[in-house]
Amino acid sequence: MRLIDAARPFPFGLDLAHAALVIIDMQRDFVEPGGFGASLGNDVTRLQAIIPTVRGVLEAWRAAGGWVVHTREGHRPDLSDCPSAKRERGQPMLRIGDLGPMGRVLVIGEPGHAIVPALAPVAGELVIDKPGKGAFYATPLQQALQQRGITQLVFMGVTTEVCVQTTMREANDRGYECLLVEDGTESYFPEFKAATLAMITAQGGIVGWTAPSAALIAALPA
Ligand code: C5J
Repeated sequence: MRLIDAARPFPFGLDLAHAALVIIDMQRDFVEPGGFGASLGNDVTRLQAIIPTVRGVLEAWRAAGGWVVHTREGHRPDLSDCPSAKRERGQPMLRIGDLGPMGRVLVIGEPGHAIVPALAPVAGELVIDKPGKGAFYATPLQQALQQRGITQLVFMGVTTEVCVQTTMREANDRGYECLLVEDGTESYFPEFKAATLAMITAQGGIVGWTAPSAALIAALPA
């Protein structure tokens, strides 16, 4: 057990053997121009900026022998797992399933659905394809974590207040100890990121902990 003193709202005891690093939706569709995030009118450069930090934590976690889970939001090519309420909402430039510069938007197997090359999964890491915002909904994630005896989840990825926060809340309700890396997550809306970090740690860590990436890396075995 290694203590992360800088964690909020109080120190977090990291048990690497029973922890998984969960990287949420670092896909081209969210962080590159021409994808789903941009089609909703968002500035994707904010999200691109965290890639080096996420990579730094990922490399340190791998070097320490930690296990990694990557998630990807997306839908089957026939969109049978995409509720019409999700596809039809709003007035995006491109809807889920439409053909854009990176293939069909948010469709499994298309170029835009891929995780950015700098953070690509390696052998032995789990990749969870999810049709919703939360990574536990309609996926085998819970079963995979239980099979490995995982009790702690360390989160990074995008976007903070949507898929990251939803997954943290799902995990919290399932009994996992959750920590969000403060500079390893980002939102298209800085005020939503700040509010999410505050919400997670308020009321004695009602959803979990947050910590800076440097403090997490310092707590990993060399
Ligand atoms: C969104 C996500 N924002 N990965 N997805 O639609 O947060």
